[in-house]
Amino acid sequence: MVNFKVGIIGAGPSGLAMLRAFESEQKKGNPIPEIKCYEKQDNWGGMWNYTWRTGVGKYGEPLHGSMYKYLWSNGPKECLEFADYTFMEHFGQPISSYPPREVLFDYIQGRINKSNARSFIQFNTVARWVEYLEDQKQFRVVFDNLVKNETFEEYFDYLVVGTGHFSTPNMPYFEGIDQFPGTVMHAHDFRGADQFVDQKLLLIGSSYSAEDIGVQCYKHGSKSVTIAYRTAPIGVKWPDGIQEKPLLTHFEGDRAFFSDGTHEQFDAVIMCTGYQHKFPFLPDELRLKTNNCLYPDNLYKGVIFNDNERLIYLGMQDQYYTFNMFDVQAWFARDYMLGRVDLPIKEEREADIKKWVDYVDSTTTDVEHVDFQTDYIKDLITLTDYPPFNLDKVAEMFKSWLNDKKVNILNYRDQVYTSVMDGTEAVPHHTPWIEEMDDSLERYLQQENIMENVS
Ligand code: FAD
Ligand code: NA7
Repeated sequence: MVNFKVGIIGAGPSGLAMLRAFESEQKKGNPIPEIKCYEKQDNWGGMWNYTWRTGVGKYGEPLHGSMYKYLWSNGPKECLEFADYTFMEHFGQPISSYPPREVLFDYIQGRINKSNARSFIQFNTVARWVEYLEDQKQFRVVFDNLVKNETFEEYFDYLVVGTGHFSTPNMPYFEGIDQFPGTVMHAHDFRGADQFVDQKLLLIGSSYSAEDIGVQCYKHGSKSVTIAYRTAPIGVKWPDGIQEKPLLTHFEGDRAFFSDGTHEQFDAVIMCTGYQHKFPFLPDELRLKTNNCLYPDNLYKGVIFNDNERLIYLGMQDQYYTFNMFDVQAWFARDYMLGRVDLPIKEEREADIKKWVDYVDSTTTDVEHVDFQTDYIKDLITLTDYPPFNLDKVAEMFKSWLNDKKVNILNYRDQVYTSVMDGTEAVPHHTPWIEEMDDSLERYLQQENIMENVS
């Protein structure tokens, strides 16, 4: 064992990537530091660990999960595939390109179950406060064991923050909303379309949540869906029953008034207005302060906090790439902690960060954004021994996905793609997505008869 200690906060895909990165090193026979991971929920998987709860968890903690019933992957699985653990390896035969949540959760678990990662994780334990002790160059972290209702502290030489950033709602105010008689909620608390059957829905926001919740509610029988945009409409070809409108100015009773002069009655309002990066356990000087963007400022290589190089953030970017990007970040972070990466002085790191921030600022279209994140990963992966994969092909898939959605928002999930990791061609799901009302693992794998492979 090398003589330092690493603390990881969060056992979602990012925290698990960090554990897996160290495990792969250990498997090569190389020494690794002492590692401890703390997760406030009772299981791993982060967002993919679905909960029916809203508001607070069993122990009164603000609830992390924003996922809902009937959530199917919103991008091709071939774009998020782990390079060291393919879907083929997990399921033993080809599956479709857009699996539901439970299937992706099973896949995430499959890789980590093969390791002893669980023994590094303390569940039901929340990070409460972090302090950096300059003289001993260590973090003092205060945790609460939620089950025992006990507080304790630990000391770490490096601290990895993998707590995600799609949990704390951004909840704007609109005049008159306080008198709206129907349901008003944020997407964070949306747990499925069932409760909105036969209702007239107003969704505020025009990004992934509005698009997907809108389409889900349409599919499951809402009377109508209106999406109100602030900057730009989603702009796909909507079916009858879904429409986009410019932002509302105010409510009067159950009626919303839009800036184009029209008004309409609604039964429910869902704020699809995004999330805040929130780190209540970090003091001001260690806290990443950013909006949801592709290159948060002050993170060298998108990972190392520039004001304290022993503090590492994973997965803090807005995401086209997810699981394999977290992996590349974790592999880089591991090599950095193991002393294999020469860290430039702060000013040079700042210049590198500025280069990427300027680059992302020069992009405007979705396609440019995909290219940006692809270039970011290309840069990072060269600094690691993460298995290389054809990132240009993945970028192409993302661009086809963007186009598929424009062509038909109701059937883009029926399209199939080919893995760049092992060449496996996906097969269409046995039922068109718009007709498939059951998102369970059992139902999904029914026809493929591959239940015996799941974890
Ligand atoms: P998270 O998954 O959010 O995990 C963070 C973990 O940290 C959680 O387990 C949490 O409990 C824990 N934690 C937080 N605070 C503390 C604390 N103080 N102490 C201890 N533990 C703590 N991505 C895709 O690739 N495809 C999709 O289809 C997709 N759909 C999505 C749909 C929704 C509604 C949302 C919100 C996100 C979606 N994403 C999707 C993106 C998703 O966020 C990532 O796939 C991934 O889950 C991010 O992993 P993470 O580990 O960085 O964060
Ligand atoms: P995003 O992608 O951060 O988008 C937030 C949206 O909310 C975006 O369209 C914003 O409009 C809109 N917004 C924010 N504040 C307001 C106000 N005050 N009024 C109107 N509209 C507003 O969050 P999502 O929840 O869609 O997606 C997050 C993740 O969840 C994503 O990775 C998915 O995989 C699931 P803007 O364009 O800034 O004008």
